[in-house]
Amino acid sequence: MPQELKNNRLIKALLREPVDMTPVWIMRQAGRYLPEYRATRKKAGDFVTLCQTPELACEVTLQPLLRYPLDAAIIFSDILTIPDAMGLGLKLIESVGPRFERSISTLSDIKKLPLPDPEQELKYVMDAIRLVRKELNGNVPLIGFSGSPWTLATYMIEGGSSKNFSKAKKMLDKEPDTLHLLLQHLTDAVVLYLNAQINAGAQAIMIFDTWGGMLSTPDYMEFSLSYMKRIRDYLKTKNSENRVPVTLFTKGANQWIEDIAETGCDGISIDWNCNIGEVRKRVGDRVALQGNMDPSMLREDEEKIVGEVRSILDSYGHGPGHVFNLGHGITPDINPENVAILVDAVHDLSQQYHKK
Ligand code: 1CP
Repeated sequence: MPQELKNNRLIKALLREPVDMTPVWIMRQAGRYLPEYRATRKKAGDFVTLCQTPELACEVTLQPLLRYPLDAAIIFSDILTIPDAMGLGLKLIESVGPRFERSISTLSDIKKLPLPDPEQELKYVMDAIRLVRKELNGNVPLIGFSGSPWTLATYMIEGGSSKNFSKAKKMLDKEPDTLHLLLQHLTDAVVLYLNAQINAGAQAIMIFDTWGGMLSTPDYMEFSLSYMKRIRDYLKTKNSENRVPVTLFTKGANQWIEDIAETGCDGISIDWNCNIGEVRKRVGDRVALQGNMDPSMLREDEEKIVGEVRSILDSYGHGPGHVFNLGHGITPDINPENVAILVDAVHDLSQQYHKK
């Protein structure tokens, strides 16, 4: 039975339809800056168990929505669920970050990688989505997500987080065909995974290409963007209720925004190293834009935060097609009260840009 969304601002804005005010959500809105998140994570014992227990993943997904009038929920999970489901063994090590027990270095490693069945190895994500949709009861849309093939490949080749991506870049330079095989395999896995998320109830999709900006322009086109386009082409972007808009985020991609728009995505998430009004002029009415406040602005006082919100709204200007967000994830040191200031400021100050 199709369910009408009570607050449909996010979907409308991504489809560039008129809204009464600019929708807002925060990248990593469920996370360590919230004391209630830290409490649930403690209850879970560790991060991977938190992700893999649908009741707890549902609980932390909803936590930021209980505090703030956000216009969307994003399923609590991680981009590294896919490599974990391929057997790499994900662990989150305190103050180090995510690590894999096994990494990928040869063609034979890649050939051995299974293609996870989203309703088997990743069923816990689908169950969490079904649970969150039930709990949300149509209040706001639920965003599903995945990492991009290139960003997932960097973690799989490096064995975890990296500063300079030396192993991944070495494979790109010395064995591009091997890397292409891994990227194609990841593309197949991401398409299955995101389509399963849509079937389970995700109402918008976001693809995080956090490390695409580490590539040169020709390498970005060949090793990252082309695979995101393939994913976009194979997503069934309609669920039982609505169009399911797809948003791409490559951090550090400001010189490539026109190329990203060419993929046919609905929205592009942009970081804070660009002026959103100028980016809007470059893409015209082809796509919606999401962003782009510097996450470190949330360390400032109320006056500065509100001033920055005003300046971003003003830069984007009148009319639909803007989803307010940070240019990257919120950090653990942020005072939760400052998020309330941000969300209220977006809703209050944006109404003047949406009058008929
Ligand atoms: O409790 C903890 O200490 C864990 C910290 C944490 C959290 C809260 C990790 C480990 N992942 C998450 C959740 C998460 N990851 C979400 C939740 C939904 C939300 O509320 O927004 C999302 C969307 C992600 C996506 C993700 N994970 C990305 C892409 C987006 C981005 O921020 O760039 C990446 C690169 C990851 C890998 C990852 N997982 C965790 C960390 C600390 C990292 C980054 C490590 C690195 O810098 O390489």
